[in-house]
Amino acid sequence: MVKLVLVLGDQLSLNLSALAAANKATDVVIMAEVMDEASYVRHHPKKIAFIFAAMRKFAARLEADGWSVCYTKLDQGATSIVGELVRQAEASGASDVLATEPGEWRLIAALNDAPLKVTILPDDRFVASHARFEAWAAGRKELRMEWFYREMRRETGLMMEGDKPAGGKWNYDHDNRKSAPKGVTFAPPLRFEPDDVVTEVLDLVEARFSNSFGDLGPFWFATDAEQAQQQLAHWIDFGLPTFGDYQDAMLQNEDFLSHSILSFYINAGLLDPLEVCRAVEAAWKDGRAPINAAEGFIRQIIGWREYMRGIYFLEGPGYTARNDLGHNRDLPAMFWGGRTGMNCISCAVGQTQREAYAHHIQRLMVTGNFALLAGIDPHQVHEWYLAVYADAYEWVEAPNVIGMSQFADGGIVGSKPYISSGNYIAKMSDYCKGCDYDVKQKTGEGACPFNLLYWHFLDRHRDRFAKNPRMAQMFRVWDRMDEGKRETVLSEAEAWLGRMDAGEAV
Ligand code: FAD
Ligand code: DLZ
Ligand code: SF4
Repeated sequence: MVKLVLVLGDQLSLNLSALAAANKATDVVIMAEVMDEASYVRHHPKKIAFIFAAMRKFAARLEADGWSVCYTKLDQGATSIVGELVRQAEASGASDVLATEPGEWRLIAALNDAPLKVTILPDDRFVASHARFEAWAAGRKELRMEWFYREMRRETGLMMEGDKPAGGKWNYDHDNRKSAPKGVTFAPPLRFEPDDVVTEVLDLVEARFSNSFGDLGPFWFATDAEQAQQQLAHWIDFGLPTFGDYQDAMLQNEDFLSHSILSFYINAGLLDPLEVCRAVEAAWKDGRAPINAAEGFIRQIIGWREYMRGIYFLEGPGYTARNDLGHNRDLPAMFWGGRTGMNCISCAVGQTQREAYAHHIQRLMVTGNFALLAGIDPHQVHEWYLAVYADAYEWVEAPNVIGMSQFADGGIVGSKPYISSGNYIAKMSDYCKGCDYDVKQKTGEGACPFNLLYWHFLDRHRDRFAKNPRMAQMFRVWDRMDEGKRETVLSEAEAWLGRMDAGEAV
């Protein structure tokens, strides 16, 4: 009996569980560009172009390997994945579907409700299965990434010497917090010239999605496994050696610094996360990268990435609706490129608009920090991140945004909110030099909004956080402040937020 084998746009891996379970001689692979997936949030045009181009090339690769593939292009008018499966089932007489578990609850529910016999297999392109993560989480009061990470190090053997971490320390995070000194140079990621497949997709995306936020061109992403491998090798040579040092740095004329720009490729399935980690470990063993760089990178993949996925599936479909701090302000126009005098926001959003990319600290400590301090509705924040980044799928985006960045899950991912005044941004970046505001100014005309909003946040969430041992010191500083000054800070913060809400270019 012929089976249909579903391969989604972020499942472009030859070792996919659905492919492994299928019969190449008789079964038919179904891949489809569908409007529902392309529009459930208003994805950045570069993200759509990347996924469609990579899907088309992967389909060709499967065919070259001997698979029968039914590929539907967007112009053929397909609306949904399930609709397409039903149509293909009717055409071929098949009634059974093999699928690898999608990375979003929304799509899992759709497959489970489909009028077909769908077998959903585990997505085993991760180190920890759902059962493994659940076993780790069971009975713990706090789900801290660091403890999970150590178990993943032991299980993978990455950077281990017997049962001990290489170099004697599990975590070199302390050595990963340098700002970028003057004169340091960075090698940008490899840029790939659009070939015929990519050019055809770019024309389609230009015609259908050009009203969405984000620049389609210049388009330079890798779109197949070979190109993604080239970017990995290039980054190991030129980026990894300084990755650890400048992981948290931000510069207004450097979009990428030492970051790997591999998340698009890993999340879509073009690169295997463990193979990437093994290549990094090998570079460290050969003396081509220092320990803080290699450990720092491997921690991001087998620590944070695996942990975030574990949280998403542990917490269930309601996670993206969490709003534990009761924030309800609308996302301001500056997130969509509207004019703002805040240079840090303008740089992070501008780069996002150009590249569908911002690195971790820009996402966490600039846009995320601002949204949290300003009390923006976390669901709107979540939808923004899901739309604008080319690496964003709900399983990884939601725990980063709802959990780590907005504390909307009430502290499952973080033990305290990631908030800071303008000082942190001034220390880690050169943004403040080109800003309309003055980071040193705490109140009055031109005071940095982060400085006002930081105290405003603490004041309005005193009941929630004053007893948190990691925040008590900040409340003491606030309480020791002259009462008149506190009132000024709060009323200036209110007035500034009022102007933002009224649509002024603050
Ligand atoms: P590098 O800095 O080179 O890091 C190496 C790799 O580690 C990344 O490629 C990625 O695979 C992994 N990684 C690092 N941090 C994380 C993390 N916190 N969670 C999961 N993986 C991580 N990452 C996504 O892949 N998709 C998202 O939608 C996403 N949304 C985010 C939203 C917010 C608010 C924050 C704070 C972080 C988010 N991240 C997300 C994590 C991180 O910002 C990106 O993985 C990283 O910026 C990708 O760029 P890179 O490949 O150059 O990463
Ligand atoms: C993100 C995305 C987009 C834009 N388009 C498609 C598509 O047309 N067809 C497809 O199979 N997948 C697409 N994807 C990826 C899916 O949205 C992704 O598989 C789910 O969100 C689960 O992670
Ligand atoms: Fe951002 Fe404040 Fe610095 Fe301006 S002064 S760039 S708003 S931190």
